[in-house]
This record gives sequence, structure tokens and C-alpha cells, in this order.
Amino acid sequence: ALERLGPGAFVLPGFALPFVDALLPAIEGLAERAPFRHLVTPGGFTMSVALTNCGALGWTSDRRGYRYSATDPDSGKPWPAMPEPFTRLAREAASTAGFDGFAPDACLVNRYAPGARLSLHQDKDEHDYGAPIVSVSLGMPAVFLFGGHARGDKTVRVPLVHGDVVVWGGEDRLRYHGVLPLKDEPHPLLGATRINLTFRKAG
Ligand code: MD5
Ligand code: FE
Repeated sequence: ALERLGPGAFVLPGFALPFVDALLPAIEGLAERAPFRHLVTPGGFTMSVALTNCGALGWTSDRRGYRYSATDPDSGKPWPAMPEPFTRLAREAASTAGFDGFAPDACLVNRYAPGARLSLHQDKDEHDYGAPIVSVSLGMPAVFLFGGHARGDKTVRVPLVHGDVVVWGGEDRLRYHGVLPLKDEPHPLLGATRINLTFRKAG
């Protein structure tokens, strides 16, 4: 199944479910080598979402700004390699939504606890806006906010559950978006946690 959110944005309900058994241990392995952390934004706020990365490039933030880095600023070491099932899932999901040949070099792993949220923003730290973004939801449900090209445009609410994948490309790639504060609705596999994998071509 494929639900169209916009000209280049598609929800693939449950697309990641066959991958979950491979994804969860891989996420645990990553978190041992590059622990989840709460980053500070250039404005001085500590993010409620905790994050880590895998792949050649990882997204980070501090008081100086947002950037992609080849190394984990906490350890000085390269980010863990992107596990093979991650790459395969991202590629197959992109292709299903009409974006063939997606080769992500960055996977941001966001971890939400109850109350954590992501305020409205655009993803514009990447070099190539021609590549899509693939986003995988695991664990607790979330309500995704899908806006327009200006911050003040009206938003639609998109409920996302465990196993859902969303692909954003083309003219939807730069739309404002966010995640409402998570409710405490524990998930059988992940407990009171939501994990989001966001695959990008950043470099
Ligand atoms: C999340 N993460 O659920 C979301 C999923 C982030 C972030 O937003 O930046 O870490 S990615 C959703 C997304 C990506 C690119 C474009 C659009 C949405 N969009 O046009 O709505 O943790
Ligand atoms: Fe985003």
C-alpha cells in the first residue's frame, strides 16, 4: 500500500515490519559505539529528542550551528558504518515511492521518550535536495506534522505507527515538518520509546 501525502511524499504503511528483527539489534549495537545524546541547538536549547548516527556522515548540532560531520564529536571516531539491512530498507522504500537508486550516506537515529517533540523545521543541511529522505518509525506511535514551504502554512497531522515508512522527495523535500509531543503509549517491543531512522544523502 502507498498513501500519497503530496506530489513527492508517500507513506508506506508497515513497509519496515519485515526488517524489524534485523533493525533492533543493529540499533543496540550502534548505541554501544555511538551513544544517544541530547544536543544543544544554536539557540541554546537542549533537544528533547536524543540522537545518534551511522553512515559516512552524521548530523550534529551545538552552539555554533548545525552540520554534518564524518566523526562523532563525543568520541572523535568515525560514526558506525550503516548496517546492511538499514541500507536495503532505505533503498527498497525509496524505489517503491518512485525514487530509484537511492544511496544514503547518512542515517540519523532519533530516540523519543514520552513528552519529546520536534518543533517545526526544514531539512536543509544537505548538499543535494534532488535525493529523497526516507524516514522509518519504530516503537511508540507519533503524530507527524506536515506543513508547507513557509513556516506559517497550515499543517496536516499524520499518525505514524511502528513499521511505517515515509518517503519525501521532489517538491515536498523542503516542506516544514515536526513531531507533536509523544504520548505515553508503551509499545510491546520498544516500551516507552519511539525510534525514527532518517536516511539522507547529505554529502
Ligand atoms: C522524525 N525527523 O520523525 C522526523 C522524521 C529530523 C526529522 O524531521 O529532521 O530528524 S524525518 C521527516 C521529514 C524529512 C524531510 C522532509 C519532510 C519530513 N517533510 O517535507 O515533511 O523524527
Ligand atoms: Fe526533519
